[in-house]
Amino acid sequence: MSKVAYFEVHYTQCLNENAEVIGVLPSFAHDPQNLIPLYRTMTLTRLFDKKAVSLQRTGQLGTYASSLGQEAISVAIGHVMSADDVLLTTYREYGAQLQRGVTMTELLLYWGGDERGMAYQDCRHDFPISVPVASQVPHAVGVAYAMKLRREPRVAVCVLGDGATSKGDFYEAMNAAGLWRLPVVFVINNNGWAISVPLAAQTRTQTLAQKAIAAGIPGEQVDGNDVIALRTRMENAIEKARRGEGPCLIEALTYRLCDHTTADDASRYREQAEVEARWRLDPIQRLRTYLTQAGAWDEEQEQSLQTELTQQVEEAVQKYLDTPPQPPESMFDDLYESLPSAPREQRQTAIARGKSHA
Ligand SMILES: Cc1ncc(C[n+]2csc(CCOP(=O)(O)OP(=O)(O)O)c2C)c(N)n1
Repeated sequence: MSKVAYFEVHYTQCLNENAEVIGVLPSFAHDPQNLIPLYRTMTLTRLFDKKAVSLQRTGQLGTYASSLGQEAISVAIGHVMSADDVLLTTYREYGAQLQRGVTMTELLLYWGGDERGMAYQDCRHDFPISVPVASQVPHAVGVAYAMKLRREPRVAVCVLGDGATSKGDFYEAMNAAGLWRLPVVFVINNNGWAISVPLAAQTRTQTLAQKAIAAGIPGEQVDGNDVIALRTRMENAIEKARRGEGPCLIEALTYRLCDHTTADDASRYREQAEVEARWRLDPIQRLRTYLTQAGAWDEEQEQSLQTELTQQVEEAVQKYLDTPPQPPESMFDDLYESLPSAPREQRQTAIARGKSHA
């Protein structure tokens, strides 16, 4: 028997868990000042996230999906995408959305069940958060196909979870993207768990990155808690796609430090020791340690950043709380261009019930 094909999956890490440089830093990271914007967005994402969880706990927000511990992935994505690119993501990538101009108020409206939370005023071509698992993956392929047909130098970036890679939508989309060499970058936020299902009960494959290879797409792994590594590999993938060199799959290895959503209790299926051990890999603390050791950050800067960003979060929350609710029929009117007959009666019922509760 002879070998007819060989494949490799590369792994990138720039800062190890002790914030020490591994190998050569990419050029943008030579000046630590260039890393401060990444640190700011990661910190804002975490402050926003903490506030959103407390709003839910006090009955002021619906079910919410936290991004605690996974901020580096979305922040790196947000920092390298161009305004004209299109983000199609699941529900944990607030860092990318905030960086692209989705407001915190819009995100809160979304989780508060308000349709206006999906009509982003400042990046209208990005897709709303996708809660159905993996449905955004074929959508991203459709978007990238349109970009290619129109010969636009734009890229679709699709973010999905590890569990989403078990779905048929994922495999079908990867196959089409590879076949047509579409300008799309897939990012797997591999946080180890699909609610209570650990990755080992999800697949027998050694890496998720290698799932790209069968589609003729390069697949690679990155330390998902190392924002420098993520930024450099994302930039490489996006630039390649923009040059017409086809799609790429990046598997970012991270960990969910929180419950799956505020409707979950992860202590029922996960050992506390596992979670505690993972806190040592916290992406925000890692970058802060690096910046501090490089002389680019100190306690005073940290305090003033926390004060500034906390105020931004509080203002966004107030705006959300001050937004008058939509009429109940908005859930029909925002979904349909023209209402099919079946939900017409439901719409009327919703209006009548709304009046009786007014
Ligand atoms: C099509 C579909 N099936 C089931 C669900 C219920 N569900 C919500 S999140 C989730 C797990 C997703 O896990 P993963 O893709 O790893 O993303 P994570 O939440 O861990 O970021 C499931 C099964 C859903 N939202 N959509």
